[in-house]
Amino acid sequence: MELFGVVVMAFWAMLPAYIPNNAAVLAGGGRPIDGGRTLGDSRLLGDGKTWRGTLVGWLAGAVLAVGLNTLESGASDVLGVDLPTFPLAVALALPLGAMLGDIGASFLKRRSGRERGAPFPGVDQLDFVIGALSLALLADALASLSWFADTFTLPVLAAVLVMTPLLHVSTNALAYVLGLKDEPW
Ligand code: CTP
Ligand code: MG
Ligand code: K
Repeated sequence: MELFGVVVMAFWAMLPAYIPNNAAVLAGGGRPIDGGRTLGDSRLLGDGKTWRGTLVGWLAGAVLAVGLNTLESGASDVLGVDLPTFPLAVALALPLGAMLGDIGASFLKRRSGRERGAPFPGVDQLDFVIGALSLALLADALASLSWFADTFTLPVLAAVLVMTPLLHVSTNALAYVLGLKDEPW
């Protein structure tokens, strides 16, 4: 597959994992997942990880995946790339994994003395990718699909790892400029 196809595949397949964080930023607020609990001197997760943000983020990603399924054949024709559809298990796993990866990173941030909102370069940009890919791989294995290996070929995986940090940095900077996010990362 040529570079254009690889990049388009990577973007399409990861869209259900990209949207949750942004939806969570818009929906966030309300009860924190950790209920205010601490571990040692720091919060378990902090006020930046809420039930509402997590559930809305998960749902937004899953709904997007189902929506993309209806557009797949048209988009494949227009772009000249054989895009994948998202089996239900994958449509649920990608956004949930993205949210769990982000929550896991907050746990690590608090353990390493970083306050809510503090940057954690590298981790901030890839936590949700690792979470999404891991849970999608697990769902794929449990449901005996061959979706993961067919979609995330090595070149596509490489494109995801290069492209996601760039997209993450620019999207968050834009959200900050628009006043939607408290920090530009
Ligand atoms: N958010 C949420 N629930 C989540 C993830 C995010 O409610 N599971 C909302 C919160 O309002 C959060 C905002 O989205 O403040 C930005 O997300 P993020 O940058 O991940 O959180 P931070 O506030 O930076 O907190 P942390 O330092 O723990 O990452
Ligand atoms: Mg943050
Ligand atoms: K984060």
